[in-house]
Amino acid sequence: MTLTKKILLGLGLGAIVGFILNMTSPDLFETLNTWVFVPLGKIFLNLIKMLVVPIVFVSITLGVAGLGDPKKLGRIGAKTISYFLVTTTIAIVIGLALSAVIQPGAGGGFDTEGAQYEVTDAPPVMDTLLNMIPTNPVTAMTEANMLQIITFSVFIGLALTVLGEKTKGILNLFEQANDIMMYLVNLVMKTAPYGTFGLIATAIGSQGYDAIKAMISYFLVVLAALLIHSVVTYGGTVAFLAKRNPIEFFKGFAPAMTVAFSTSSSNATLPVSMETAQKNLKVPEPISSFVQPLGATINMDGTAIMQGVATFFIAQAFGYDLTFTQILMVILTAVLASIGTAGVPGVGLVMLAMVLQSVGLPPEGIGLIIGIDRLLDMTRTAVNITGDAACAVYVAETEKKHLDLDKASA
Ligand code: DAS
Repeated sequence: MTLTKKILLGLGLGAIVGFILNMTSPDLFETLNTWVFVPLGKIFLNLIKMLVVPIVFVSITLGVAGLGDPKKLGRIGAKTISYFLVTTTIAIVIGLALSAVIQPGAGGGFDTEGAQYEVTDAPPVMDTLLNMIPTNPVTAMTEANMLQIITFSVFIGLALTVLGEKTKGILNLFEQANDIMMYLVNLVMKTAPYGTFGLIATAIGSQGYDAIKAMISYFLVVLAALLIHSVVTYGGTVAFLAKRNPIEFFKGFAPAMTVAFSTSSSNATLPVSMETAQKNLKVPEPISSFVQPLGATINMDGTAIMQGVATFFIAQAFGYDLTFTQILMVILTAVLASIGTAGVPGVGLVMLAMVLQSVGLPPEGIGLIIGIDRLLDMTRTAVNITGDAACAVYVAETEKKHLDLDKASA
């Protein structure tokens, strides 16, 4: 049985066990959750999180050094950032359009009085961009500040490119470190079926059907928008921009999507998403190592979709009518907010508070959807990392002629 099938089996069993325990014996669920589900999930989650910082540092350094030409880094960087901004904008428009048509919050009957949410501010975008430059790279690593680690790695990779033979030994060191990292990812992934079982059993068992029932309209609209965006935007990217078979793309990337689904963290899934893109989707290492870590940090289409739907849902539940200008403001704020926050569980809600405040909507409205957010976080995180992989195959295709030229001239 392939690893993907084993992980899917773990997901399925975990969901069934969690759902049955939630419906029949919550006390037994609590006991099993404490002694079985949470430990299984935590061991797996901590093991892959342990690899994130070293993998990002080593792979981006190698990725940039592997590009071999600073001009190429500029070209790939421009293509990557433009793709991220365009697809995130498309994502939130899909979320807003679907909500305007279906009106998930118009049904009323929501306890808006009881709704409350402690707003924690996301960092202003300008601060985020300025803070990309680490004053202390070691601190950046101990704090797992992904944008600062990426910036420092790009500089090291550039230096290795320019210094060439002089630093060949260091380059070899990074290549050996990367081999170690890839071995460890494979080793840790053997625990994935057990870890995903635990994570899902905890998520479903503690959420249960009640949370879904109350928010079924909101839940289904978000899922529909995520599906439309994945099929149309990513399927279209793969078919028309990367000239590949979309079915093969989604099948090939499935192992990473299942890990993102069970961990709700793009950052934690990064080691697996890069390994899967390089092995199954044949994305050249230099491109995968640049696009995917950057994407895990600043590209969150699934989150943008949730924000589009949640904004309309909360406006409708509180009886607000969104003007066209406000809708444009929501799109701009959501795209910028996704740049400022890392790919960790629940970050979408922090960004949503920022989006709601930008158009004068009550952030307390988040209290209406927070109960079900954990389940939706799983699905939108899987979409977030799939967008990064779609970008990677698109950039790889457009760089092919340059890579072929390099080989020809080598
Ligand atoms: N969990 C976030 C991620 O890792 C997405 C979100 O919170 O919306 O991508």
